[in-house]
Amino acid sequence: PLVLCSASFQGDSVCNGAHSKKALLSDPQLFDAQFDELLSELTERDMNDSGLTDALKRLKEIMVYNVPGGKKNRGLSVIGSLRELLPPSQLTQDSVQQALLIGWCIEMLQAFFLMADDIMDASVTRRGQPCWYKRDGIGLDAINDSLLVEASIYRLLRRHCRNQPYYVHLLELFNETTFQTELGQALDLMTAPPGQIDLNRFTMERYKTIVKYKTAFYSFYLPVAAAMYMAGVDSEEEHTNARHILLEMGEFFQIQDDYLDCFGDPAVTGKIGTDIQDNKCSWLVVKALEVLSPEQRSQLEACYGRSDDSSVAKVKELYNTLQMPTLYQQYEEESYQRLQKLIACHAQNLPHSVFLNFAKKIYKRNK
Ligand code: GPP
Ligand code: MG
Ligand code: MG
Ligand code: MG
Repeated sequence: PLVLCSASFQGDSVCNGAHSKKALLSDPQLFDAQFDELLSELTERDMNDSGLTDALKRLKEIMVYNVPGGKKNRGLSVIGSLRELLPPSQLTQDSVQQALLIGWCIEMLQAFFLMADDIMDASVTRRGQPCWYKRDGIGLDAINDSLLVEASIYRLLRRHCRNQPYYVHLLELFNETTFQTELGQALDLMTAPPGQIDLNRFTMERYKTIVKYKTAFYSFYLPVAAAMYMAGVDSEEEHTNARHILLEMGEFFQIQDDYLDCFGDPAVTGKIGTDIQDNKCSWLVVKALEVLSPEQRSQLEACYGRSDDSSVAKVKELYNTLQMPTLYQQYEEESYQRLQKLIACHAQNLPHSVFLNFAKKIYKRNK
């Protein structure tokens, strides 16, 4: 049996109420505990056609393999933001459960994207295990598997939130965010045509558009906007303010992702980078193009977007010669300062902690 902590309690530790022998659980613990519940709901309880047994067993395997293994920053920030937006007295047990569920729906949206993205990017590992499509006997069937995860989101939302005043906002938000992410993915892919190396394509302007759409909307605006709608904060002005700050954070987050693709430790990030091989418009290549000499540009031209190890090693060597790690650290510091200012100017009547908590989780990360 799960007992909620007092509404103001947050954090990773367990708090034990003196009045109760049952352990009071933190949000991350409540969140993890809810996963099994929604899994059996999706795959056991509400489908009674016995002919579907095999398909539902498959859905369960897909969910277990692909949904819960990440950092869960996105999912947890729904309840985290809701606690900042509502006074504890207004936060009922039901709304906590709904916020956790919406958090899982965001983790499922992410799993859907990643399963498909790994096929498109020809990636090998994800979250420290083989990418789903790489598993024996899965291959391109992973496309349908990713669609099953996406469709499951709307079954859960309908079941748990259908009667809530924010339900239509939430559906529109998930739909719009999915569309935005898919547009971003389209730009990401078409800016990286296999075998067609053209460094002129890689401009900072193009880069910023790609990352805003492919990452920032779903990773940052979506979880906070969902909590805002739950709390009844639905004015266009407040959403525009929040979006402004959160898209900036999202851009920084994807720049980090690009940096870690090349300079991160796969044992820590759980994934092996493929951006150089995939001819991606990564922050590293865009930034390198701003500082390199004509001779270095020809070197880059000769080895970017190629899959042999020696070409990849040459690109990394060039990045090191150009001191990309130092440039990245400078960028990280500047970005952090800019974000603090943005929060101070644009958060307006939204609690600054909504944004500061999120920022704390992502700056100086190494995974
Ligand atoms: C991150 O790009 C963006 C996504 C995972 C969105 C994918 C969107 C789809 C509509 C499929 P990335 O390829 O840099 O991420 P990673 O480094 O985690 O593979
Ligand atoms: Mg990828
Ligand atoms: Mg990708
Ligand atoms: Mg990446």
